[in-house]
Amino acid sequence: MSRPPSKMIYPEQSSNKDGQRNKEGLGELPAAFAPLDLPPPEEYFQRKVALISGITGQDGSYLTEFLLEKGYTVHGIIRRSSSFNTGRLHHLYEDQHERPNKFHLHYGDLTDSTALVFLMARILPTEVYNLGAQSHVKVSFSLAEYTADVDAIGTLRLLDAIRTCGLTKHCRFYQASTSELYGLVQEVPQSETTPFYPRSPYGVAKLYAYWITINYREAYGMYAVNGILFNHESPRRGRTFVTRKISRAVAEIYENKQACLWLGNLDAQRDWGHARDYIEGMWLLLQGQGLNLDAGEQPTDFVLATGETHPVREFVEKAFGVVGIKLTWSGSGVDEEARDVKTGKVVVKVDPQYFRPAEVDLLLGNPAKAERMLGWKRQVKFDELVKEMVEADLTAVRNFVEDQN
Ligand code: NDP
Ligand code: GDR
Repeated sequence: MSRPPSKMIYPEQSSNKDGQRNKEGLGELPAAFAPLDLPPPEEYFQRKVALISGITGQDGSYLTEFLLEKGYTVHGIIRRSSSFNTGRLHHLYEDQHERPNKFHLHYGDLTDSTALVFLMARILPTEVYNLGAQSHVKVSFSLAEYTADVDAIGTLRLLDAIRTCGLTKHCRFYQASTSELYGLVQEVPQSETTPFYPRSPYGVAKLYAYWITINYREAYGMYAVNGILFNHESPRRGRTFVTRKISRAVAEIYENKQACLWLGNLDAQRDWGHARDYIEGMWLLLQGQGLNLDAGEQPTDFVLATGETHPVREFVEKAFGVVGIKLTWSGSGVDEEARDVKTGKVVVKVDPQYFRPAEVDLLLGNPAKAERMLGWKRQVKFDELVKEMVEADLTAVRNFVEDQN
C-alpha cells in the first residue's frame, strides 16, 4: 500500500495557514460553526425558555401547562401531519390572550437535524425536554428502524443541535428515559442501579438515548439528565395504550355503544402513576434539587415511579367497577374471558394479535432516590387514576367527543 503524501492533512492534525499544527490539534473553525452571539450568562439565565420535543403528546401537553404556569416561555416542535395532531394543546392556544407571546409551535422533526439546529439557534432555550418519540412498544416491532431513527438518533440530533449552537453550558437537557429499559427485569424493584435488559426495538432505541445523554454530560460537561419514568397515564393517554383502551371501552360498553373489549396479555404488571405527577418530577430534575453544582457535583439520573405494581386484569376490574359492573373471570390463556355478573354478557376477551413478540412481564419502580433528593412523591393513587380516566371517558362518550389521541 502506498504511503499518503506527506502534505496530507488529517482532521486531527489541522494546521494554520502556514502548515503548523496549533496547540490543541484543532484548526480554526470554519465561519459556519462560529459560536452564536449569546447574551452574557447573567442575562441569558434570567430568561426561562423551554423547548419541548413531543409537545403534542400526553406528557408534552401537561408539561406545557406546568411551565406556562411557572412563567416560562414555551416553544414546541410539532410534526407536519395531514390530520390534526394538536388536539391536546387546543385549550392552550385559546388561552393565548392571557399570556401573549409565551407559547409558540414550530414545525420540526427529530429526524431532521437542520430544522433542529435552526430552531435551537433561533429559540436559545434554557431548558430542553426531549419527549418526542415513537413511543408505542408493540408498534416498535413493526417499525423497528424508524423507532431507532427517532428515539435513538433523534436524541443524538437534539444534543448535537445544542452543541452546534454553542449552548452546552447554556441549556439543560431532559431525556425521557423509560422503565422499558429494565425489560426482562434483573431485580425487583428496579432502581437507578438495576442493570438494563430491554425487550423491544423501542427499549433498545431508548437505551442508546439513555447512554448518549450520559456521554454528552461526561464529555462536554452538559447538564443532561435521564428521567427513568415508569408508566404514567391520564385521560390524555393515547387510546392504543392499555389503560386508555380499557377506560374508553368501559365507557362505551356502559353506554351500550360497544359490546366487548379485546385485550392481549392480562397478566402483565405495571407500575402505573398519573402523568401530571411525573411532569413535576421532570422539571425538578432540571432544577438541580439536592445537588451542589457550585461544589462540582454532577447532575444524575432518577427513577420516577409509584412503588406499586398491578396486573392489567386488575386495571380492567377496577375500571368496570367505576361504572358499577362486577366481573367474573373464566377460562385461561387465549380463552380467558370476563362476564358482567348481572347480565351474564361477555365483556372482555383475549385477542392474540395484541401479544408482543417479547413481553415485559413485571415492572415495579423504586422511587427512593427521587423522594430523598428531589422531594418528589406521586400524589395520585392507583384507584383515583382509574376513576379519573373512566369518568373522563364517560363524559366524552356521552357528549360524542371523539378525541384523536
Ligand atoms: P406520546 O406518544 O403521547 O407522545 C409522543 C410525542 O412525540 C408526540 O408529540 C409525537 O408527535 C412526538 N413525535 C413522534 N415522532 C416524532 C418525530 N419523528 N419528531 C418529533 N416528534 C415526534 O408519548 P408520551 O407523552 O406518553 O411520552 C413522552 C415521552 O416519554 C416519550 O419519549 C416516551 O417514550 C417517554 N416515556 C413515556 C412514558 C409513559 O408512561 N407515558 C414512560 C416513560 C417514558 P405526534 O403527536 O405528531 O405523533
Ligand atoms: P407499555 O404500555 O408497553 O408498558 O409502554 P402499554 O399500555 O402499551 O402496555 C402495557 C401492558 O399491557 C399489555 N396489554 C396491552 N397493551 C396494549 N397496548 N393493548 C392491549 O390491548 C393490551 N393488552 C394487554 C401489554 O402487553 C403490556 O404488557 C408504555 C409506553 O408509554 C412507553 O412509551 C413507555 O416507555 C412505557 O409505558 C413505560
